[in-house]
Amino acid sequence: PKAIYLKDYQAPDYWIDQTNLTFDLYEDHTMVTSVLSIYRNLDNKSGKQGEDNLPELVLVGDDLELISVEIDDKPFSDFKVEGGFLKILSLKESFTLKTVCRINPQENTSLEGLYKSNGMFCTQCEAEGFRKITYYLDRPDVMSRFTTRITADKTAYPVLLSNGNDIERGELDDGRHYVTWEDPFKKPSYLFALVAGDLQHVEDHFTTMSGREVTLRIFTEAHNIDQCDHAMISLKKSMKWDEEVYGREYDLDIFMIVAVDHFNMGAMENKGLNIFNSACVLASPETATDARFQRVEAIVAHEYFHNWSGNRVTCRDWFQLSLKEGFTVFRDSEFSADMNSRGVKRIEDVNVLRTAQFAEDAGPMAHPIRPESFIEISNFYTVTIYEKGAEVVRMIHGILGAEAFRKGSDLYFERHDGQAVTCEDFVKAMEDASGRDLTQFRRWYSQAGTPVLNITDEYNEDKKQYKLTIEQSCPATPGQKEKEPFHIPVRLGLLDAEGDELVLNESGATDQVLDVKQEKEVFAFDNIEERPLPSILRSFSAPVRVKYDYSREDLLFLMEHDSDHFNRWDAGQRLANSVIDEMVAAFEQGRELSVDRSLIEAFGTVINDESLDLAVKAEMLSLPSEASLAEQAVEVYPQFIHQARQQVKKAIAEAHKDSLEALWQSLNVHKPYRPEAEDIAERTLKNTCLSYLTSIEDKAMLALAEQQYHGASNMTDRFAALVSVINAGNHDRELIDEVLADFLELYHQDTNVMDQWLSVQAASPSLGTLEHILTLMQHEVFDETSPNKLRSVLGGFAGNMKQFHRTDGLGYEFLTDQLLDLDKKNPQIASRLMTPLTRWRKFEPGCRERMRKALERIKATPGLSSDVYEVVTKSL
Ligand code: B3K
Ligand code: ZN
Repeated sequence: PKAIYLKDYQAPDYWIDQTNLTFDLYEDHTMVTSVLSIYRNLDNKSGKQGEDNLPELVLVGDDLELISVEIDDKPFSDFKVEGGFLKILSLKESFTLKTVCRINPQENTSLEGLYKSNGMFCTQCEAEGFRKITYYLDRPDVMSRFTTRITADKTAYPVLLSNGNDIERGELDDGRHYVTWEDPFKKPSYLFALVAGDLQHVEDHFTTMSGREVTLRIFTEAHNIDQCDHAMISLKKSMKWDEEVYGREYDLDIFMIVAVDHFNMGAMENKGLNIFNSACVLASPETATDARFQRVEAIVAHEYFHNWSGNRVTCRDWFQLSLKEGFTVFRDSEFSADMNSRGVKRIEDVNVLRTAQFAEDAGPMAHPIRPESFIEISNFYTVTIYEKGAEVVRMIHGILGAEAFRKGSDLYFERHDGQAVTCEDFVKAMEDASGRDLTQFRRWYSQAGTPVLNITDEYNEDKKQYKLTIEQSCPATPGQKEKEPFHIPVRLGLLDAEGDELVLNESGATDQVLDVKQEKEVFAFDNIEERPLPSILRSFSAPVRVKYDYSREDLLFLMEHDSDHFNRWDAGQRLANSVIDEMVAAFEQGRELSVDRSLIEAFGTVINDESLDLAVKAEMLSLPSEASLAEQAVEVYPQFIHQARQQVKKAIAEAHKDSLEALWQSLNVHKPYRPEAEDIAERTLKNTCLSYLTSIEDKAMLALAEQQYHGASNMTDRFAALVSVINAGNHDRELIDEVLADFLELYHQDTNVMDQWLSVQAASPSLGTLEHILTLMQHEVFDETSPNKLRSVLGGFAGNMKQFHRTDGLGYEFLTDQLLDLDKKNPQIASRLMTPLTRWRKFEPGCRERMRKALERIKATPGLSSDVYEVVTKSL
């Protein structure tokens, strides 16, 4: 496998004006007939003129059996098929190319291209899956109008779907039928979709801002039809929000979503026909937790928003992926903030960024949000492209202000409608509309790594002046040793000894954004009567690490007084982090260390603070996850991190048992389930209390969990109780088995609920032993062809600090065996499951060496996919 480079980008030699496809679907094969109107890209003329010098047409295809080729309706044989390319010479400036290919969707285990899931046909073409369907210019800058005719057996596949509007349908011989779809909008091949199956649908309507009526349909297998309501409500909210906030109107007469069980990612924004992992669309109070309800809402919105940010305006090449993904994640995140609790959403987003993205930025796969090269594009659907990309757009929003940002997005959509463009075009539109200079800001697109702000301060009593010195640096990342300084917006507040906000400037503001641009900058504040405490990077105004020497007293003070909810929460996280870190260091030296009382008391204050918003309270009571503790550690000691965190949790629970129990009681009321922010906050807080209480080895507390489990009227409460019983550990193994069996009995028919049943076991420090993982993989609810099942069991296990990192290295060996086996069937999933191993350099020497060995074994395996090859070679 070879790398390709952004600097080598060249426009294609030919364009495709019209793409007419016919799919004849059969049980043992599919025939794909493609008729393409091709014409030469005259901008690409290399100087030589005349018909003789026409460039070769090179179409790409993967695993296709080419049956016939015609040009302008005549059989044609002057072509070569070489290494996945169909090459045609001696052409004209424009012509019609017809190819017929035979493919085998029923044997396609990669879940890219056309494949089968539970007996239905479906597609996934982004990024480069269309080449598994037919020979094509499978690159996003080639935009074409598509019509799609599908023929299939009418009984087995009564529903035949593709992009656009259906323009014709009818009966054929032998019990077959056909439907023809026409998509009036030009699109790249990665947005093509086809679905055929025995599906039911729910239907609704939306009237757009200009008064057009759009039909909305969500398709599922019959047994899931009662789980579509929430997605439909979410879709309508998204359509409305995009009109109100961005002025974007939907453009076809119909919008369809299809739920499929076998899907590599969350969902896909195919024009007018979004295809979803069923776990990201189905939800009912009985089967889905609050987290799932919110994920469904967010992903439905995300895919819908792509209709403008991605489809109408698309990417020129895959190096520009963040153009659509970063922007669309920013859009869906703001949507979720508007629909639910803005504060909670920000904390959730930052948690993901800090644990997963910071870790990626610090590891061997680090890349800028606009990468310069890649071997396999599938490896670049990353938290960096998506979440850091969204943070970069968020910073532009912050620097320009909401109004100018909206002018910028209007200009971007207007200027580039129907085009395939670059990140540069986006930034340029923002600059042109606002008059702001984003020259230095552009470095966020080209430089990888997480910038670090080293901040010191001094107070001059005589001058009544407070000075803040900010030094920025950015660690080296692969291929980028030296970095230029970034433009970093740092939102700041200053607190006086009473915890009140100080006025920072003439305009009377208590909150100011410092535009940090140099390597070292000093900001001075006058008329400051006493030494203040800084609240730095409020609402996480930039994706950076802040190093400021807060004492534990400072953090306690911020936890209590900061008016910025995010920083108030963050102070608690910092405090917990420093306490746990100190314990880990002690364990490592063979010492025991008891939990710092100040942390225990601070959490007590939060538990008992009746003025706190419930959602904020729940967030503030959540200890940093093991993964985030690992990310922040200099060297990772997985066993000690697990042990220290457990000890802290238990100490807090024991100290505040009565208050926690009272709080749990007060919230344990039955009311009809609503997935609304206030109700979610109540349930989250209640279940946080339960989780603390069951960390005490006390039968009475386990009884509360058992009571909640059996009495629950929704999945959120039932599942939380199940998790609490399991995480209480082995002191009541009988109860664990009983509850797991009951849960299995109740929900074994719902594959998405079974994913959770599997993952909670795989991720459990006490249950998720290697032996148990093997049992789960033999269980009848497991399915080795389902990415969701693999993620639940193998992903759950790889996140299990205690069991995965066992000291004999068998956890790593097991994952290695699994992913090598999987690589032959589904390289994308195999490559993703390797992520935990790629972090090997950060671990303590024993783990490090064992993880390295596992990677060496992968690397030495012949016949690796380009996906796994790229990750393993870059990691070692
Ligand atoms: N664009 C798709 C992701 C496609 C994954 C390709 N391997 C989902 C999304 O971001 O909306
Ligand atoms: Zn997306």
